[in-house]
Amino acid sequence: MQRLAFKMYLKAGQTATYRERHDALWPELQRLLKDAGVSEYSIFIDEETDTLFAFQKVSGEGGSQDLSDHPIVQKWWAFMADIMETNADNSPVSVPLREVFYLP
Ligand code: RM4
Repeated sequence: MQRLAFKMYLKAGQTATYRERHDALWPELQRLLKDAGVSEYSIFIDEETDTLFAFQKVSGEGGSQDLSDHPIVQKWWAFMADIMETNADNSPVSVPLREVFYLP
């Protein structure tokens, strides 16, 4: 089991919308993430900088950001693109973070 963390960037003033959309996360996307081995997926917001901090446990080959070929993920990323900093393909800009401490 791997622990992955990464940051993403929200456009200013979009915290409430971001939260609302994740409160209603599509069941098919939830299922896809679970089936890919992603669990304990949390996303925190630093409201001073609109930086999102994501953490997840991963038991498969890769984490949520490695599912870019999947049509459900592409559809979700297109849906989220209006409120996030994105790459040209609508994927959110995701910067991997290195773990420097862990207390099991
Ligand atoms: C985030 C972002 C991530 C996705 C989660 C569910 O806003 O789009 O890529 O894994 O939602």
